[in-house]
Amino acid sequence: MIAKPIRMQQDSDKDGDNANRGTSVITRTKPKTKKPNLYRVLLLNDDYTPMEFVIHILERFFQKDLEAATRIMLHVHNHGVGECGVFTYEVAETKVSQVMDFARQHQHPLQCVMEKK
Ligand code: TYC
Repeated sequence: MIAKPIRMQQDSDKDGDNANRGTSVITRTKPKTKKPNLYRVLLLNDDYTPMEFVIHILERFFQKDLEAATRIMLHVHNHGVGECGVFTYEVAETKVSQVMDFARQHQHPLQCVMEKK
C-alpha cells in the first residue's frame, strides 16, 4: 500500500539561521491505528455433502462446539448460505482454502466463500 501523505509543517525559521531551508517536518495529527477490513466466511448449501461432514468442518476450522456447529449447518441447509465467522483478509482466505481442500480430499462438493463486510 502507498502511504498517505500527512500534514507538512513548514519550518518558520524562528531562530533565523536558515538551517532548515528547503526542508520540512512531518507531524502526525491522528492516531496511527486503523480498523482492518473484515470478511465473512460463508458456507453454501448443496444436496450431497453429508450434514455430519459440515458439522465437522465447523468444529475443526472454526472452533465451534457441537451445538453451534449443528445450528450453523442447519441454517445453511435451510437458507442456502450461512456465516462461519468474520476474519481479516488473510485469515479468511486461509479458512476458505482449508475448507475447500478438505472437502475436495473427501470428494464432497461443499463450497466455502468469503465476502467483504
Ligand atoms: N444439504 C445437505 C444435506 O442435506 C447438508 C449441507 C448443509 C450441505 C450445509 C452443505 O453447507 C452445507 N445433506
